Amino acid sequence: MKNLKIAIQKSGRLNEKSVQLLKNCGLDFENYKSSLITTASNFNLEILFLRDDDIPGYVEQGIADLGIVGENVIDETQAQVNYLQRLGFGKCSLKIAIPRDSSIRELKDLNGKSIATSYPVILQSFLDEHDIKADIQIISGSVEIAPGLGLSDAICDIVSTGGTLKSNGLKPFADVRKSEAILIGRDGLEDNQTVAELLQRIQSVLRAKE
Ligand code: PRT
Ligand code: ZN
Repeated sequence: MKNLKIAIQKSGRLNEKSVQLLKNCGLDFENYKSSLITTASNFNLEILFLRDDDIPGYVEQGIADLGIVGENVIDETQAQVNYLQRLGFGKCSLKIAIPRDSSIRELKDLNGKSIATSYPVILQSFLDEHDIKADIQIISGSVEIAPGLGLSDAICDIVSTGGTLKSNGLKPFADVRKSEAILIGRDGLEDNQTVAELLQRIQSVLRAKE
């Protein structure tokens, strides 16, 4: 039988916990940082190490059967994938933040303002929902420095402790969405016994943590 493939983040905030979860499920595999694919020795599974942004697309196209990725990334890529299980790690919020001394007081004050973000799709749908017309500046990282440099009036970025906002003179202004790591699957896995077995093991690991 063909090995099942799961895509996890190669390096970054979700890598270690994704690897740990699979190991806690009893899977034995080498976690070489340099290899992009590894095979479990005691389970019908190959593990692909990818940039998190690519994971929803790989699963949507069926190149990987399963993936572990933040909900924020699934929403931003708009990939058509199935949510199989919330995983309880990688928790964060996507928020709009403004400079501490900003004159922006309520959502409608964002009209005509510019907002820097790496999440243009999610931000645009939030603005549409609230009938706000703002100018989205897409940048790929270090979003928090944009207002200080005069690039934007506000930002929309991931916040966990709030420390990065604070040290860049920003304060949270509006919650756009919450996010955590999710196990996703491609279409057509309903009768797959290996997926059912893995999901059962993941659920018992999560239950043991409660
Ligand atoms: O290289 P690759 O593309 O795979 O990784 P990446 O750099 O795009 O993502 P990475 O590793 O930073 O984050 C992976 C996922 O972790 C995100 O998609 C979120 O779902 C989740 N996550 C949880 C976070 C955070 N917490 C987080 N704090 N992602 C990013 N941050 C960043 C945020 O962008 C900001 O710059 O941390 C900073 C804020 O942190 P605090 O604690 O100062 O508020
Ligand atoms: Zn990324």
